[in-house]
Amino acid sequence: KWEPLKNVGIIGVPFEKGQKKYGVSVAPAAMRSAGLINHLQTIDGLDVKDYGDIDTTTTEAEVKVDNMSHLSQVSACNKKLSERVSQVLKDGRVAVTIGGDHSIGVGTVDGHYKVNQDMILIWVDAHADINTNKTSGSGSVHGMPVALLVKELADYWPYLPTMDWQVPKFSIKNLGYIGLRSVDEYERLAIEKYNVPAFAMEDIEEHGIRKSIQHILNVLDPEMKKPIHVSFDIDSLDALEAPSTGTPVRGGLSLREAINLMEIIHATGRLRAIDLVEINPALGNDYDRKRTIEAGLCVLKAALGFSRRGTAPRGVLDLPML
Ligand code: B3U
Ligand code: MN
Ligand code: MN
Repeated sequence: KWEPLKNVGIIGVPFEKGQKKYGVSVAPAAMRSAGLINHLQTIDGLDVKDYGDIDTTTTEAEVKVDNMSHLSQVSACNKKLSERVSQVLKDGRVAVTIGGDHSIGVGTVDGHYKVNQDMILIWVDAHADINTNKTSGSGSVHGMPVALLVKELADYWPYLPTMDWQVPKFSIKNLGYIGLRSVDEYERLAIEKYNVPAFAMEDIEEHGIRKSIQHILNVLDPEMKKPIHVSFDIDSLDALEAPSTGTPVRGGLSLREAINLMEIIHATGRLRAIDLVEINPALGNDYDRKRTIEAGLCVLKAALGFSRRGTAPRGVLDLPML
C-alpha cells in the first residue's frame, strides 16, 4: 500500500558551526550549481520544489556550555530548519535537506518527528554522532546530534540554554546505523546499552549491503508501515569516492553500495526525509570536489527513484518510425 512519493521539497542549509573547518556551508550552492534540481527533475514523474536556503545569519549571543562549540548558533539554525522540514512534509513532499554539517540532523529529525511520531531513522555515517558534551573529544556538535535527539539520553545532558524548543521525544529504539568505522568508546557503549542495530563496515562485509539494511528495517519496523528518515553523511562513503569532506575515513562504502542502499530504501515507498551532509567543496582539488558532489547527486537520485536500468518514455509504445 506504500507508494514512493512523487513530490519532493529541497531545503539548503549553509551551516558549518557544528564543526571547525571552513567550507561545508558552501555545499548547498555547489550542489545547486552542479544541477541538483535538474538532475532530480529528470527522474520519471518527480515534481521538485525548491524551498530555498535556511537563513543561517545569526545575531544570537554566545552561550557557554562546557565542551560544546557555538551552541546558540546551532540551536537557532536547527529551530528554523525543523519548522521548514515540518512544512515540506505537511505539503506532502519528501523533505530533501542539503547541509551543512551533521549538527543540522537535529533540526531535520525534530521537524520530521513533529509530523510523523512513528518515523524511524537510518543514520548512514562513518561516525556514530552520539557523543554528549561529556564524552566528545572535539566539542563539535556535529558529533552529538543523535545524542541530542533521543529521549533515552536526555538525562545525560546538562541544561542547554537556547535549546528549549527541542524536547527530545524520539526513541533510540527507532534508530539504526550503517557504515560505521570510527566510533568513540562511549558511543560504542551507548550502542550496546540500547541495542541499536548498527552495521559497521565489518558487518557490511559479512552480510552485504542489502541484507544489512533489510535487517535494520525489519528490527525497527517489522510490519513495514513506518515513515523512514535517512540522514546520510557523505563520509560514510569511502574517502576515494568522497574526498571533499571534513573527516574522511578510509575503508568506507563504495558508491555502488550506497546507491543500492538508497534503491532499497526507495523501493519501500516509505522514504519521507533524507539529509545529505558534510560535503565540503573547499577541501581538496577540483577533481576531489567534482567527484564528491557527483557522489552526493548519485545517492540522492537513487533515493528518489532514479533507475540504473533506465526508464522507457511515458505513454510511448514503440520506437519512432522513419
Ligand atoms: N566522534 C568524533 C569525530 C567525528 C564525529 N563526526 C565527525 N567526526 N564527522 C567527534 O568529534 O565526536
Ligand atoms: Mn555525521
Ligand atoms: Mn561522519
